[in-house]
Amino acid sequence: MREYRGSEIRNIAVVGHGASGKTSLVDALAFVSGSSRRHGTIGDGTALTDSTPEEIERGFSINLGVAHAEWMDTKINLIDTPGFLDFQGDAIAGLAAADGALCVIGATSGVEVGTERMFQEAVSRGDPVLFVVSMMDKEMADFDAIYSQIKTRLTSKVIPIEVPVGQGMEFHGIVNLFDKRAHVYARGAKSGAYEETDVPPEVQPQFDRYYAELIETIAATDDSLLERYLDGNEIGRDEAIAAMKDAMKRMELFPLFCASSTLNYGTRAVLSTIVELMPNAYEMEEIHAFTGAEGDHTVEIHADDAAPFAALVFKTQSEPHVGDVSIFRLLSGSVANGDEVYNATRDTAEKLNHLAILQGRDRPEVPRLHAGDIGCVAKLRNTHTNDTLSTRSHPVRLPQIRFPDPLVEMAIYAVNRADEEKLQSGLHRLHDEDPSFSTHWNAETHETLVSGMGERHLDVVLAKLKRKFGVVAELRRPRIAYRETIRLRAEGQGRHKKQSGGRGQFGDCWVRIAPAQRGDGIRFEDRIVGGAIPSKFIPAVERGIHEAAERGVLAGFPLVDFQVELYDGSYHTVDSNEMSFKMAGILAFKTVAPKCKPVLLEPLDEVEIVTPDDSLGDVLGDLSSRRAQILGTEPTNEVKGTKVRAVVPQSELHLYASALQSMTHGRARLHREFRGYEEMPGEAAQRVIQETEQEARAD
Ligand SMILES: Nc1nc2c(ncn2[C@@H]2O[C@H](COP(=O)(O)OP(=O)(O)O)[C@@H](O)[C@H]2O)c(=O)[nH]1
Ligand SMILES: [Mg+2]
Repeated sequence: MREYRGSEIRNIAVVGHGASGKTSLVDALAFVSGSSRRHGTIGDGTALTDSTPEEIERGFSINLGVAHAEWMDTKINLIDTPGFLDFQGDAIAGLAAADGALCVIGATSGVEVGTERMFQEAVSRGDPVLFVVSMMDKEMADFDAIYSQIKTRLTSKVIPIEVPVGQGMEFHGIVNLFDKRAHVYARGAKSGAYEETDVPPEVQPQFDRYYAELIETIAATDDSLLERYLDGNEIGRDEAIAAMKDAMKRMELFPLFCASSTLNYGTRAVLSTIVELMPNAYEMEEIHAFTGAEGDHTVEIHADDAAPFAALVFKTQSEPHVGDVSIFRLLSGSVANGDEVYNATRDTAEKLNHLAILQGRDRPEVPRLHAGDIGCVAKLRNTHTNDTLSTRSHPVRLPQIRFPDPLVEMAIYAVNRADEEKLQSGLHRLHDEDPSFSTHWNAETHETLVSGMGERHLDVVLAKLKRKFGVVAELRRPRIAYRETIRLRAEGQGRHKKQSGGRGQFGDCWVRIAPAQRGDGIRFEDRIVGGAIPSKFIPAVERGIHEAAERGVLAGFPLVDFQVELYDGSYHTVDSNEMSFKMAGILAFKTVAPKCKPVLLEPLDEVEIVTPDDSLGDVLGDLSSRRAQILGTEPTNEVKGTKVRAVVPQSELHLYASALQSMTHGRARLHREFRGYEEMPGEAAQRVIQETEQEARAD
């Protein structure tokens, strides 16, 4: 392949709902351009960008994948992204690496949750978006219906550039409104070859209607065009395309195309459109990056071959036998095979051996890449997703991709205990590969937790652990970090005495235990007068009380938020030592705390939910069944819905994100944050106490 400069490069993220036809379209585009030799399919596991075993087995994309198509002297980098919200981390990374989005909508499935989510994401990044109605060959395909759905559900600024000739089984051609010509495909041939004809009479009425709409819409985006149009002048093709491109950049217009990837109809036109209407890599806006590993000064980064090299790693994929493959976008400068570069994020030098571009799983090597392009290298020493590669002489850190907060959390256990270490290192590698997945150790419940975007996301983590790291692991419902506290004050004695034979042990103390404020922990006061306990033994008493409190009195959870007064005691000149007084502290706590009306505390989260109004009743009803305390509701523009704030016990929130998505058909947003501890109501507390007793007996 020849070298391409930024002006000859388009970086396009292909986004949309799951199963809308993105991966098939990327494959068809690469094939029809001649850049990929084979027309792959999802069915037989040969699609270019669905190449991992997890993807082939499940039949949908999990990782972003990169392919390219050389077309009209241009290199189009196509970033195929996963559609399911569980894997939206990669879709967001794909958008971050691209300059424009191709939003795919299935001709029979229409606008779906993932379509809305990804369209909003692209628009919020300021990326031009081009819609493609895919699968036009499918029975019941309805172009006009999809057009009006986009209008009502996504944007009123959508405008068709193409009209299909026939639909479903009858789909055999496409009229282009700019060219006023039809491409008519030979039935049965899947090469993408077509015959160019005049507008067929059966689509003439539709053509006239859409053509008028198109020209009027384009004219309206530019005053001088509008004036000429109103004066009755014809607007030429090139003019119209230039105005359209500008309007797309301002997000004032979103063109609509149609295609069938299976039949390879319409794919050439999509390629040409990407070249003509999408911004080239030099057109990207300048980026502000931080200087150096530590520096907080910013420098402007331009897509300029002459500027110092800077690239953002937007994806790391670990592959068996190969190791980690880092996929990056060059934002400025150029880079050659074998160059020594510098990872300013981690302060490590890296060498770019076997510099390559991507065609799905294939990674053909290239001698050099220019600003704006996308490339990859394997086996970097210490480089992860979101790191910046630059140079020692001009070290910079580029703005990082903001991955969504994880929504579901589970505990993870290695089925074979001997695999514990492999499990931990595997989990960390998977996080480096996919920052929307994370893992941490909960010291209070003694569990390793994993969190991700959904249950499907965590299932894939299990599959990857097994395949890549040879660890069979299982997910469990995480333990809740309950605590205990007390409601009353009481006092009593702890006396430890062992004085038979040899050197004895003696410690004796009197304590008062009383409730404290929530969040106070344990407050210890020394009220000993007259040396009833020598001061050197007093810290030992305190340690004993802490140790005993850690084990609780009701159900073995740490007892917190109380104060202890140590007010009396006695000692023995020979037999007393620290150990004896620690024991006395433990005994004192065990005697007194049960008399203080111990209760269970449970952790609560504050949740913020944005839900469409038609699901509000269900959401509130469900919250009340989860013992939620509603803090407030207010209307919001986001998804034309209501924002609900509530405080909900963590024990009631297990997999809540999934439940919420199914209640709202995937249209809600959720944010949750730890709020604090509160006393648990009697009945619920009794259940927890019984459960822990049963568990203890089972162990
Ligand atoms: N009939 C027909 N089926 C298609 C077409 N494109 C994709 N499909 C099928 O639709 C399903 C989802 O396609 P896929 O490319 O995986 O969608 P993605 O999840 O958006 O990447 C697969 O079974 C494809 O074979 C098309 O143009 N025509
Ligand atoms: Mg896919």
